Amino acid sequence: MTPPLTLSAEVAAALAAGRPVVALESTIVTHGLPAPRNLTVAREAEATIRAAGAAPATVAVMGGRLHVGLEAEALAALAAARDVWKLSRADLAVALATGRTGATTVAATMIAARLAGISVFATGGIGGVHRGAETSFDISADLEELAQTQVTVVCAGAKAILDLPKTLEALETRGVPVIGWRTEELPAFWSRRSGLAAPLRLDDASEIAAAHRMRAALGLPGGQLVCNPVPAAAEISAEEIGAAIAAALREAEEAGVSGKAVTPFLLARVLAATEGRSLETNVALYLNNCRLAAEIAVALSR
Ligand code: PSU
Ligand code: MN
Repeated sequence: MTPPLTLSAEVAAALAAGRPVVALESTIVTHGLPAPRNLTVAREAEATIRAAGAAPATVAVMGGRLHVGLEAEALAALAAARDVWKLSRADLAVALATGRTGATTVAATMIAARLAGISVFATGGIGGVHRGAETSFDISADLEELAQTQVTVVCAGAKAILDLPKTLEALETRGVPVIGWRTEELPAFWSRRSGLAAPLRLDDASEIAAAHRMRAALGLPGGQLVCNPVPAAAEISAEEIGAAIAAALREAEEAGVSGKAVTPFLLARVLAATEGRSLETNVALYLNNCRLAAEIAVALSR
């Protein structure tokens, strides 16, 4: 049995010709950003990648097929759809086998990228170790995926809704290189700084590409996590966002939110509390990550 993979015309042509391709997740479209902005941002992300010389491959499960690269109508349909499943490693096969529609998280997008032969993936923030994980055991499957699937993921760090020191420790345990892009410090999504040192630093996309190849040459499974700080003009300081995060965590606890609902719940509450300002930050860092991912994909294709 072969996986029910469908490539967009653009992605199929780029892969066949050895041209650079960047994968994009779709949970950011269905669960991470509010409609109708989600669709404009998804389109802007694709346009940003094209402008930087690579083909965008937005990943989603639709009608029981794993789409790598969505045609324009399919992207619009996904952005407008209600009650879309949020698919991680655990759900992907069931969703495909039963003909569902679902959006892919970082973990599921990495699996799809690897299947299609795509090495680079841009997202906003990865899932990680949640605060209180010592009792809730809430640790994102994204971390396990980074440990086992050979894709370089560009993000703006992990959100301060998570426990960042524990997230870094979990990545270290799993042997995932966490690379600060032109920074010594781990960026924290909305903020450029976290107060935590980035374990590695690289300043050149060709070095990130070389390290990606070297891991494969060494036979190491797993990807690389490139952490690209939000552009300074769009940043919200840790102090400013802190109050919104604290309130969101309290509300989640009171409402008894658990499992895969936790991350979307917290993101929506922080968005509401900052009156949309965090949305602009989110968009700015996401597009910034798309540009860098395309640069790395171009370097890898040389
Ligand atoms: N972090 C964000 N925005 C997001 C997500 C994470 O800043 O939209 C999404 C990504 O798809 C990520 C997923 O892979 O949430 C992690 O969910 P969980 O914590 O349930 O594994
Ligand atoms: Mn979780």
